[in-house]
Amino acid sequence: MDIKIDDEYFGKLAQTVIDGDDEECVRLVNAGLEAGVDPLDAVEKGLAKGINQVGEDFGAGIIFLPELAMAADVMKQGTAILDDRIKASGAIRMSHGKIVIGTIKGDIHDIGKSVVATVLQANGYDVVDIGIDIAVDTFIDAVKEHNADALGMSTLLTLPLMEMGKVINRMSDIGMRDSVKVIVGGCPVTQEFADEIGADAVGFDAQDAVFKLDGLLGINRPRAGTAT
Ligand code: B1M
Repeated sequence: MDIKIDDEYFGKLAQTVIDGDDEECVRLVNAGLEAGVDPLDAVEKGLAKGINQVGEDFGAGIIFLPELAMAADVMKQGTAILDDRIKASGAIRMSHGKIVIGTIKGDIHDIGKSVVATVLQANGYDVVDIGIDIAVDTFIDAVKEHNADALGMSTLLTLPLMEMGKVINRMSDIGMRDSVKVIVGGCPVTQEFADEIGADAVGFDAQDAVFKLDGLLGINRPRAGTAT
């Protein structure tokens, strides 16, 4: 069946996440890829819209944890297929720098962090994704071990937010802060919070993370809508 990539397509993709319908999600993702959908658009205009709706319904007490977990599982199945395409789109590799990225201690959300990691990789960064629920010392050790140029920390939860500040303080204490840039992100992270804890930048979505990291590491690249 031919698929047209339009708002209706993205709406249907979002709906599969809301309905917890993994088979339809995988079918629509594959059909969209065949029809030439931009994989990042499929994530951000489709799947992410669905999971955001689910998040709002969860917050409002309309649905409960099992439905939330089911929707997240559908989202993960869809993003796993799209991740491969996003990575392949950055196949011509030149390294702009190395970044260690993870979700902070106390938080097990990994979808957004993984999308950011994939998009950074597709845009020429060496990305070391160290996972979720990462303790202060584990971040520090990974930065040392991989000799990273930057550290990225993600969270979707308000409660453990200050873990980010603890990592930055530890970096200062051991004399690492000046040589490693720090970018933070996730829905509760504001510019004010990033300034307060002494991060170098906040990324508001995956493309913004690329833009901000480019700025921090002095990478110039043509951008959509800018003269080259
Ligand atoms: Co949870 N959850 N969840 N959850 N969950 C939220 C975050 C919540 C807002 C839902 C709500 O109540 N409305 C709420 C947090 C409230 C708060 O603290 N303010 C919440 C809660 C409360 C919880 C639990 C505590 C529920 C419970 O157990 N009672 C629990 C957490 C346990 C823990 O971590 N210790 C929990 C669990 C889960 C699931 C496991 C069921 C599942 C996660 C599955 C997984 O990740 N494997 C889940 C989900 C799916 C969500 C929502 C619905 C969606 C998150 C998501 O994947 N979004 C979420 C509500 C929401 O955000 N709308 C919610 C899609 C993703 C592409 O976007 O992650 O925002 P996002 O990432 C974006 C940007 O934020 C940014 O770029 C990404 C790509 O565009 N970004 C960065 C993210 N990190 C970045 C880093 C950067 C730069 C940009 O630089 C380093």
